[in-house]
Formats: sequence, C-alpha cells, structure tokens
Amino acid sequence: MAKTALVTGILGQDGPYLADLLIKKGYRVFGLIRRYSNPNFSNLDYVGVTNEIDYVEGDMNDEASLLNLIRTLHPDEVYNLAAQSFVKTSFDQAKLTTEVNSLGPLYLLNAIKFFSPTTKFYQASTSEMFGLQHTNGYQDEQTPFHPRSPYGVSKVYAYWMTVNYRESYGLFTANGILFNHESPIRGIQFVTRKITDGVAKIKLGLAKELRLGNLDAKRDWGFAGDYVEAMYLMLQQKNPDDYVIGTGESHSVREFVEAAFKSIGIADWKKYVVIDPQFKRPAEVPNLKAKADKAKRNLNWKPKVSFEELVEMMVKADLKRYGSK
Ligand code: NAP
Ligand code: G4F
Repeated sequence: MAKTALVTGILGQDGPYLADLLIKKGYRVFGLIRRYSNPNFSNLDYVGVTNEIDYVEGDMNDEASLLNLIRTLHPDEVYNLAAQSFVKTSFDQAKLTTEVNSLGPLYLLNAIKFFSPTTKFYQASTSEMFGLQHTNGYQDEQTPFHPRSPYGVSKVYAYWMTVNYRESYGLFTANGILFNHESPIRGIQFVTRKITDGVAKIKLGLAKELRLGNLDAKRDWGFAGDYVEAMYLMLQQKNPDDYVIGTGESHSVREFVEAAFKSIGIADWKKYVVIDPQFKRPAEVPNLKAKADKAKRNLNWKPKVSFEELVEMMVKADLKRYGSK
C-alpha cells in the first residue's frame, strides 16, 4: 500500500516542492488547507502537482480539526510546514504568530500521541532561533538559541516540544533547522523574491525603484527544492534526530541585490535602490551561516543549487511572469 503523508502549509513555498518529491516517491499526499472563499493554488500549479493532492480542511488554530485529521487519516508521516512565517509581521502580530507556530505543532503532537503514535513528525524549525548566537561564525546543532523576534521565540517553543515528545513518549519526531531557502515561488514579501520581482519590473520598464531595509544583514540562502529532500530524509532514518540544513555560504542582502541587477546587465544598482526605514525591524538577526556537517554525514544530504544559480533562476522566473521572452 502507498505510504501516506499529511503536509501542512501545502499552499506555501515548501509545501508544493515537498508534495512533488513525495508524489514522485509514490506517496499519497494529503494537503491541509484553511477555509478560504478563494484558495490560491498558484504555487502548486507552478510545481505542477495541484491535481495530485488530496485536500483536507483544517486550521493550525483549531485543535479539533487537527485531532480529527490525525485520528481518521493515520498518516505515516506528518510534515508541519504551516506557519505565520514572515518575521517582520511577527513583531506586530505576536499572539497570532505564537498560536499558529507554537500551539499548532503542540496540537499535532498531541493528536499523534493520542491517536496515531507510529506517525512520524517533521517540524519546520528555523535558523531564526539562533538569532544573535554563533559558534566561531557559524551555527550548528550545538549552537545555543537567542531568538530576536516573536517568530523566532514561537519556533523555539515548537522545537523543544518536538524534542520533548520524542524524549517523553518515544514518538518519531524530528526538527529540521533550516536556513533561508528560496525559489521562484517564494512569498513576495521576503527579501529575495522582492528583489528579483523588483529587478524584473525595472528591466521591463514597469518600475523605477526598489525600496529595501537593512542591506547589511547576511543570510545563508539555498534553493527550496534541495531543502525538501532533507525534510524527507530526516523521516527515513532509523532514529529521529534534529538537523541543521544550509549551504555553509553567507551573503549580504546587498550582495543579493548586486547579483540580481548583474543578471539583467545593470552594474550601477545604487541608482535604483532606495533605503526605506519601514522595512527595517525592531531587532535584527545580523548573520546566519550554517554548518550542516551532521546532515551531510547522517543523511548524505548536500545542496545542489549555488547562490548565483538561485539568483538567476528567480530573476528569470520573474521576467517570464511579466511576459518577457
Ligand atoms: P510560507 O510560504 O509562508 O507558507 C506557510 C504556509 O502556512 C502557508 O501555506 C499558509 O497557508 C500556512 N498557514 C499559515 N497559517 C495557517 C493556519 N492558521 N492554518 C493552516 N495553515 C496555515 O512558508 P515556507 O517558506 O513554505 O516555509 C515552510 C515552513 O518552514 C514554515 O513553517 C516556516 O516558518 C519554516 N521555515 C522556512 C524557511 C524559509 O527560508 N523558507 C526557513 C526555515 C524555516 P495560506 O497559504 O493559507 O496562507
Ligand atoms: O527575506 P526575509 O524577510 O527573511 P528572514 O527574516 O531571514 O526569515 C526567513 O528565513 C527564516 C530562516 O532563517 C525563516 F524561518 C523565516 O520564516 C523566513 O522564511 O529577510 C531577510 C533579511 C532580513 O535581515 C531583513 O531585515 O533581509 C533584510 N531585509 C532588508 N530589506 C528585508 C528588506 N527583508 C524584507 N522582507 N524586506 C525588505 O525590504
């Protein structure tokens, strides 16, 4: 019989890439969607899996809907990707962020504990949990947490609950501590997609400027398609564990801007970029750089797409969206 997986956050960025991978591996994929008058399937359409998923309705804020899904589906694997995932918004909507990102995973863990204890659980943890902390300039599984936003704090809670349910009840639960990963279907608010979309518009004469916040922040950016493989691999191991996933390369927002403009033949990007304080945060995470040696060793995982390839892929996709050949 085909293995089954419940994927929350199916309409986001990672959900479609993960669904595609699981379907190719022969899984039946159940995708959790909230109740919408008009759900947006454009990311699933982009990846080409819209019609291959069984959609189930529920909400991370609604415990009963999650309990009922686990009770009735008994999935082999649950990938909890749903979140209020935009860091800047979490400063203004801290309670909502906490409910979705902290209590949502707790509801799923309880549902598994009570109704389906053999279900394996993946929690989408994040490098934002490290915040200011680093170990000789990088972050790995041993680096302590010092979150710098309500988003980061909410994810630390879910991280430890995931560990705690493994230690307390023997559940197969794993945290993927993923560093920033991007793609042509990255949400438009996130800085990479905002830049590639802006650059495409400038190239096509549809915009004159690109307004950004802190250009000095550094991130370890990889390709989402590579990262969902790591999620899958974590649930295929003999023993559950937590893994840092990233490229080991760090670039500033300024470098991303430079590379994106360069890819359309513009060297003097400063003419187009305006610094706008509204895009700065009350507290910043200055520098993220992964040391993913454990994932390489135990999961045999490594990223395939380079920083330059990622920037080019995203700019090209945005140019295509606006109709450029
Ligand atoms: P994303 O594009 O923002 O997608 C998040 C998804 O969560 C959306 O589909 C959204 O549904 C869903 N969601 C939000 N609130 C919900 C609720 N109350 N009930 C049910 N679903 C809800 O995020 P992503 O980039 O794919 O990231 C996936 C996960 O990895 C997130 O948990 C994120 O925090 C974490 N993460 C991401 C990165 C990264 O760089 N991308 C790095 C580390 C960790 P709607 O479509 O209905 O709004
Ligand atoms: O693209 P961002 O909004 O991503 P951020 O805050 O790093 O969070 C993302 O990655 C996390 C993993 O580390 C995930 F957990 C999280 O869910 C999300 O996917 O911002 C990146 C950097 C920040 O330092 C920000 O201050 O870019 C800087 N930035 C500069 N100007 C901007 C802008 N960010 C945004 N969104 N918009 C700007 O105009």
